[in-house]
Amino acid sequence: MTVSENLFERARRCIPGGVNSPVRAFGSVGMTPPFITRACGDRIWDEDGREYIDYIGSWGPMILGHAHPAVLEAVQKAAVDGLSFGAATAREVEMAELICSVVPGMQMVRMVNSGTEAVMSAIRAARGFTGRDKIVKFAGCYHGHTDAMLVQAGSGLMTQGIPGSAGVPKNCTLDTLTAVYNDPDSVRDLFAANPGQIAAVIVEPVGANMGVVPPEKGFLEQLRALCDENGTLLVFDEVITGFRLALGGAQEYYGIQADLVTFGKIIGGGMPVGAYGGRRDIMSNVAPCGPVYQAGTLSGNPVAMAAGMAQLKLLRDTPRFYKELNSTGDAFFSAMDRALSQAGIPHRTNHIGSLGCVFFTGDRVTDYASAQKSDTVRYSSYFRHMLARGIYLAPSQFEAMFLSSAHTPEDLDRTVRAAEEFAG
Ligand code: KE4
Repeated sequence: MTVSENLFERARRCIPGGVNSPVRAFGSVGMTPPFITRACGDRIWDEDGREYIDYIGSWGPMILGHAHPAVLEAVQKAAVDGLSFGAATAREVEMAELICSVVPGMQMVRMVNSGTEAVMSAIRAARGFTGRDKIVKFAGCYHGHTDAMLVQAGSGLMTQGIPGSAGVPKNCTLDTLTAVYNDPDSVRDLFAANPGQIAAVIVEPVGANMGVVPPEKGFLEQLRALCDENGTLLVFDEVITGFRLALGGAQEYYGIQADLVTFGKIIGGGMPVGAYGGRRDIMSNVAPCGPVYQAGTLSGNPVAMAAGMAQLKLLRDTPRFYKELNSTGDAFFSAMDRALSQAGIPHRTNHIGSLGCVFFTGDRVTDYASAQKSDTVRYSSYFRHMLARGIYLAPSQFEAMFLSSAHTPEDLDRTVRAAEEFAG
């Protein structure tokens, strides 16, 4: 028995599924997950001494690679002054000013502790500001596990949302309507069926939780227009795309201004941080200056702020950071596509910059339904093939690959060659 197998056996006795987040259990690829001991740069090591090139990067945060010296130093310096005060600190002001200075339209921002909390709070702020209850989301988009967002995909089309999880009372999803990603008409129909009732449309500006599904030309622009026509707020869930596609996230990358934006992952530098913010007139309704209540013991935690700020400052101050990372992504995902084409395996490679994935389907993947056509059995064997060669991919077809500035040309080439072997 390997050390990871032994740990997994122990873990399952006292943690649901042996993990603190379901995807880590490697359920859809049917194997024991390696228990990771440490990480540095683009590498991670497991308890049995195996080394991997890491394309998960903690599901997005590690855009500079693991254990970046500047981030570690900032954490160590902050920690010696105490871990948490439950009081206002200068670091929170600096973090808010930093985010507001680089994210388009960000007039006010509130720190929370996860992406889920950011989305839950943004939805409440949108409902409080508009006085409306209904929310539109998109099948295949994931916005964390707050009750209102856990609706059965496709359940809300023209009807009320049906809970997508046990334990979610049906009245928590009654007001959550589901549209089709990249299909503005499905949104238009929901507005027509619910006139004056929709508080917000929430969207991943690049879908990254059904695999990676970029917005088709004009999709985001039409969402903006539909929201404007109906007095509805547009919420960009940038937990993944924020500080990933550009310093100003998807708003900068696509030139679309949302009313509220949610963040997570990269802004914490690897520590538990989320945030939501946007228009001052909306955020000024949030307690204590307004009637929308939201709070958090560890929100704006000084050590987490130090980690997040160290990472964001490097992203802001490194010349050509995004130009280089995004062109590395373009070259890498094109090479992966060519590698898998060699043996004529039906596949589609979707990517935007450093965020991408391979679907095992011959058709274009533009929404949840087309993503679902992917051959998940073939994905599992691809995953196991790559893992055996020291390449650590997402253990599910419906996740993403995340490149970092720490991924070396040699490691990227080695990954492409491993994909060629699979193709061969
Ligand atoms: P967290 O609560 O996990 O910090 O963020 C929730 C969330 C919100 N919005 C988007 C667009 C997200 O992708 C996420 C979380 N992403 C997943 C990866 N697909 C986290 C991995 C996990 O659940 O363990």
